[in-house]
Amino acid sequence: MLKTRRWMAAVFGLWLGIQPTLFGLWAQGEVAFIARWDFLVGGSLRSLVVEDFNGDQILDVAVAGLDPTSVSLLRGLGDGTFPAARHVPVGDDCCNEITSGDFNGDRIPDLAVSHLVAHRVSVLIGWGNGTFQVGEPMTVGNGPLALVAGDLNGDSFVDLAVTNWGFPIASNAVSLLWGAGDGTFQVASRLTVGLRPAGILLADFNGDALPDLAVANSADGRVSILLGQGEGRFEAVGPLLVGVGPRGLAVGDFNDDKVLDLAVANNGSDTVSIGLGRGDGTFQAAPAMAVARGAVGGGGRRFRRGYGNGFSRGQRDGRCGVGPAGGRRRDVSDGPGDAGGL
Ligand SMILES: [Ca+2]
Ligand SMILES: [Ca+2]
Ligand SMILES: [Ca+2]
Ligand SMILES: [Ca+2]
Repeated sequence: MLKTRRWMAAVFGLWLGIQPTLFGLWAQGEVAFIARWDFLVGGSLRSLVVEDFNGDQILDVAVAGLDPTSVSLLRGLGDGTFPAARHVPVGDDCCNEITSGDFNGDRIPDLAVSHLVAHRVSVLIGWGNGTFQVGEPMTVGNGPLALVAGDLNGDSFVDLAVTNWGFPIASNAVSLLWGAGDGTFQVASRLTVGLRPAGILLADFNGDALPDLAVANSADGRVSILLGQGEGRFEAVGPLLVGVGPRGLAVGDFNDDKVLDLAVANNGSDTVSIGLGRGDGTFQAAPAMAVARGAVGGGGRRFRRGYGNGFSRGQRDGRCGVGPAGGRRRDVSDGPGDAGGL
């Protein structure tokens, strides 16, 4: 049962584009889902993260895309429900994707969001009560999209890596932003990857305790693997060939060999590709799995349409099955546009 949960957690998280916190708990047997509730939140939901933003030990949700100028916050009540969203104004062209991390070392989760058209990234420092201080946006590469947070250069401060999807001209780079430990960042170097990099994921694929990156290149059907060399340097190894329009990424040990594997949502072919890790940072491609049309779609479609078609069982050899999911619907209205937090 637990192995099945691991499978479902990884793919479900990938499918929804959700950071793994809640689904990780589920995978560990700490959370049991009995029924499905669909939340109608309006807007064009693009990306979300799950953290306890107001310190009440209950997971909340921060969403990019519900409001064109704000990050939206859904406060968890602990019973699986979320009251109306409240909004934190960030500025125009807000926001394409969102990630979380503790950027100033106060053990309170902070947020970073991308502004694709403005070529910028904004950081929101959490106060611990569900409100945030919004910093000056930083100009990064061409058309930033997905972000990931972690200590990429080994100085113990949380850094950011941002895919430059490219707007309006396609790009093939990932921008690295070194954290100073106080909530500020310095735009550092760029890494060359494939065309139109969209999704990005941070993990240690080769077990050397140095962070590695996987980048889904949406225009060339490949996932770039960049192995960390220490001090913020990365070296590319052979890319993983996947389906059409790879977008979302998830990591986990899907075949129970103690080596991390990759799952890749292919937006253009409605498939999920699995790369089985060899332990040296390279991956063996497993046959892609077809899923329902739109189930791995990018942007807002991931959440609104994805609930109807889920993965229902896992297999230990790197394959998985697909089945329908059932449940009931629950509406959540979009909240007032004031500047409050949770
Ligand atoms: Ca913090
Ligand atoms: Ca760092
Ligand atoms: Ca590594
Ligand atoms: Ca494995």
